Amino acid sequence: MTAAWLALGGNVGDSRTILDRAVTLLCDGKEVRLTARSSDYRTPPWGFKYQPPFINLCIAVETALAPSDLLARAQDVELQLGRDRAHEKRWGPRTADIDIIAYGDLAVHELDLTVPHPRLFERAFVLLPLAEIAPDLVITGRSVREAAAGVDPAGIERLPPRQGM
Ligand code: A4P
Ligand code: MG
Repeated sequence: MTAAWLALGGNVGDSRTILDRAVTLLCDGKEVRLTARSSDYRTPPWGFKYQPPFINLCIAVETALAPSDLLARAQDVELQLGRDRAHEKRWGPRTADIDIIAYGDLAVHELDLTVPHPRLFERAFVLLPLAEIAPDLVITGRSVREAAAGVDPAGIERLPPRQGM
């Protein structure tokens, strides 16, 4: 089993419910075991600004899947949750987006997969939830805690757990 960290986000539909479902579908307790989950965060849209705020969160898992199989599984979950890649624009609205942030300390440079995630350090919506569950993690020589302390948290709101969750 290898430790991996994933970031989830969405801004179409009931995002908190959809992302909860994404975590459940992704983590079957066998090939992918959930070890930590951040709070949900409401975050201003990054990249393409004219869209609703996102809900973002990060999870830590232990997985028996190779990186490419973990990506395939994540994309399968995105599809099950109604993601329609054919009709979306880059950095635009989506029901559920699942990114692999880091996989052990492995570096992957394939056509369809780059790990660690190349835009990780630009994104407060990834770093703040990640720092909540993995402050001591070091990715490509950079501490998650320090990276999170260095990004602009403007407009990002950590949400309390929902009733009954
Ligand atoms: N891919 C390569 N490396 C990875 C990786 N480490 N994890 C490939 C996951 N996928 C990876 O994905 C495009 C392709 O990236 C995949 O087919 C996979 O083979 P995509 O999800 O359609 O990504 P994208 O939108 O083109 O670009 P990117 O940079 O991954 O953006 P996001 O994060 O998916 O952008 N604002 C806020 N506040 N919160 C958000 O969650 N999300 C987006 C969407 C824009 N703005 C946002 C948020
Ligand atoms: Mg993505």
